[in-house]
Amino acid sequence: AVNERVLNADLGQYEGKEVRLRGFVYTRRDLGGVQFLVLRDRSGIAQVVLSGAHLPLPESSVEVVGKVVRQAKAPGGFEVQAADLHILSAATEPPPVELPKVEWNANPETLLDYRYVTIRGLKDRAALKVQAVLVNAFREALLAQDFTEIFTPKIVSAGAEGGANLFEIDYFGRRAYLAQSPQLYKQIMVGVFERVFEVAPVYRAEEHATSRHLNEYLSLDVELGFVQSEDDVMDVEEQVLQHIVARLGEQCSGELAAFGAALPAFSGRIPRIPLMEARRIVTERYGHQIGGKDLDPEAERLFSQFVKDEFGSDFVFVTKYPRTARPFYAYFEEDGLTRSFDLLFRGIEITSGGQRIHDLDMLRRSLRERGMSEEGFEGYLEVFKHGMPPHGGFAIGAERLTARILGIANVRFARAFPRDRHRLTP
Ligand code: AMO
Repeated sequence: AVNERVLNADLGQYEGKEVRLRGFVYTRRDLGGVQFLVLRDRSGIAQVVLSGAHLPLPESSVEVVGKVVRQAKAPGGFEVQAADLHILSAATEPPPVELPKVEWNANPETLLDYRYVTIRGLKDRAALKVQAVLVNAFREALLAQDFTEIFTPKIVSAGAEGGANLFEIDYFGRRAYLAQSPQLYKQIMVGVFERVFEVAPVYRAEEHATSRHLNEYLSLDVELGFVQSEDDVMDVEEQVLQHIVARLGEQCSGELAAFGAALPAFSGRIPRIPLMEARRIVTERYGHQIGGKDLDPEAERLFSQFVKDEFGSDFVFVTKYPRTARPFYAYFEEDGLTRSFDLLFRGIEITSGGQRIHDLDMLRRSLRERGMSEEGFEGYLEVFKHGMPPHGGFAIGAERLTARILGIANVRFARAFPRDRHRLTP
């Protein structure tokens, strides 16, 4: 009897037995009388040996039936000696690039141009798998703490994060925008469920091309009510991150190994250090002069290094940003600082968050003092007449987190089909 639907990764369990495998032709070699085929399925790759077969083009999908034998030179230490090759769907032309050859070192633009097939490569697939596991762990951690998943509109009437990088769209003759973040809606939903989260794409019309900016990215958003300060919010994020890292350790060891990536180090509680202190350290220790109110990318890198050296942590919360460096909804004190934070991870910002303003007068004052109009925010402002509790939340950029975990230099390779300034296809 043939063992049906065996995965490549499980071959060893079937030594000496007949199995049926299905997958894609990853590589092929014809040595005259004997043919070698490396078959790729969702679990990995396996070597198949045939004789007198006519091998189809790479990426054809096939089914083979054969016997599992030990073979030290084969990936995984076993191969299938197949009597039968059944072509399920023959590729009609060769792939535009040779997957096993290019995926580790080709020109990134070429890889993205042909992404519809290069994405099948083991490396790109590993990155997307890590992201899928990470997102699932994000959900698990929050569901376990009584959070409810929400689904907010991506077509909106006003920008939540400032007007600068909004994509404008024509909504039946009215002006609308693609959502920059679910910020205002996730706050409103606190009045419904108290604790909410969302996993959804958001849109930023960033004109600059950097290795950390996408025009469409996956935002992992959290918001919770009845907080005392931003510390409660950081506590939740810390627990979520620990769960994510634990799950990656359990479920993604092969993917992590493919990138030579080590799981993030925590070493106790993630340090929480005020922005002013971080700026002072970067200037005094490293002689780096920071422009602007925030940390620039070089300062983020240096400060992360400092925290790693001093505290052994790959993460650091930078806290107490000035009002001028935060959006209008950030809860502020009379000293001009907000109850907000960024989370840096291995040198780059992966999260912004904080406590929000829950008092309508304070919210109106915040808009006014920034010269912002209430237009487009009417529905949002209304909810603050209806007992909104003190609340706060955060958002993680999924591609940045994935990229930093795996050491991927450009966030575009942590997204299946990235959108950047020049790229709208595939
Ligand atoms: P912010 O605008 O800082 O905050 O975004 C949160 C996180 O999203 C990621 N991110 C991006 N990733 C890829 N490409 C981009 N263009 C991009 N822009 C941002 C980063 C960043 O830390 N509403 C707040 C969150 C909150 O307070 O809850 C917000 O959107 O990882």
